[in-house]
Amino acid sequence: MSLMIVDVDDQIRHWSQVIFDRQMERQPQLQYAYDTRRKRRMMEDIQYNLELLRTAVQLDDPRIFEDHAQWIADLLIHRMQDLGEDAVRGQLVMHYEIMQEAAVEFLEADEAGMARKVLDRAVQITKAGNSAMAEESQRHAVPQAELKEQYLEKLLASDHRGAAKLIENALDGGTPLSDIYMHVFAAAMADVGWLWQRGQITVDKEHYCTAATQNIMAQLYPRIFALPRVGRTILACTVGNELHEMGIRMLCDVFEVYGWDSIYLGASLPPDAITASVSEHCPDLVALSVTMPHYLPLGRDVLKALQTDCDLSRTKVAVGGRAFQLAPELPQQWGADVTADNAVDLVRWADKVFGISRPGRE
Ligand code: B12
Repeated sequence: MSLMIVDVDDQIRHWSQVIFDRQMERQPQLQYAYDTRRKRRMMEDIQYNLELLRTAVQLDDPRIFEDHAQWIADLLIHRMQDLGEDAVRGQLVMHYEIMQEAAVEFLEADEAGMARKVLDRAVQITKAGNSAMAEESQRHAVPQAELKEQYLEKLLASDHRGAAKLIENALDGGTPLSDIYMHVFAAAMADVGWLWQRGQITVDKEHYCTAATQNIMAQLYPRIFALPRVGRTILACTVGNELHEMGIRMLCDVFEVYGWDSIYLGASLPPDAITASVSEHCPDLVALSVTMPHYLPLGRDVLKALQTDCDLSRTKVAVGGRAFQLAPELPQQWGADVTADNAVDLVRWADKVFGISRPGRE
């Protein structure tokens, strides 16, 4: 397993090396059990754990690391089945204990105290053996579940054309475009993530499903652009090196379905490019998206930059994305105008705030 987190700074790099060396010292059997590739991945995982710990401490919010501890245990148990669940849990527990020692050595007293608290919870969670069953139980409880399953099946069979045809037929048969986005594309992508996490599909399949869905979304634009317009504009992007831009792109497309014009900036924008674009376009609504929890502090900073550098007298700002599921009150604390769990909920909010009426539509 590799998490390939790209934002590793010198402090995290140094700290990771110390933790890695200590764990190898205390569990010398890992020297033999792990080949070079697994050792490299272990180092990357340590770096990712530290990023997440830093985020939880910075935001003073232990839930961020709790969720991560559960997720990484689940991921590693499925990726390292040759070692067995107990051994993987044992290695993680030792890892968190070593992180606790390092926290005392490397952090200021108040931060170290918080880090220890967070890591105590991680140890408990890892020992308790909770798994991410909640997400699994949601898998089949959605509208359009059958269509979503058929779509996923086509994608997993690498049948891009078949998947596209399925969507065309559903639309021709009257399935609303917003249902296709929310209950087919988004739900299928969540399942793809779940299958990857559980080691049931490889990363190439995950990438194929992503690319195919992006292509199929692009084929829908002629239908979407033909819909009536409401004269409002949304500008949207992700923050930092967050590569998960498909969710915010879906959000823009859903706004287009409801008649908004969208200025979709994608991923990897420096904060001043976002503020410059908002100043240039003066959109009615800005939407910032964060998926990976360690970009939450940057999300907060970008929001602050918008609030200080841009004239927002005619612009509302929304922040959202998967990372906020862990801490749903953050957007309000940061002074965002709104957050929402999904694109359609945000459209409903925007309809009210901007006084848009849609006779004959939900
Ligand atoms: C596709 C995908 C990728 C693609 C992204 C491609 C792209 N162009 O977007 C790639 C391959 C790049 C990728 C990389 C990684 N990924 Co990934 N990825 C996914 C996957 C399978 C689907 C994402 C998606 O599009 N979902 C569908 C959309 C519609 O959902 P959404 O983003 O949540 O958006 C909806 C809402 O959140 C909301 N929303 C979104 N933004 C906003 C903004 C506002 C203002 C509002 C109001 C609402 C809102 O509206 C959207 C529509 O309703 C998810 C699984 C999942 N459950 O989502 C994993 C997932 C997010 N990835 C994960 C991981 C771990 C990674 C990597 C670290 C893995 C790796 N080894 O490379 C890297 C990190 C890259 C990085 N630095 O950012 C994990 C995250 C786990 C965690 N603890 O947070 C997940 C959950 C997979 C899993 N189950 O383990 N990934």
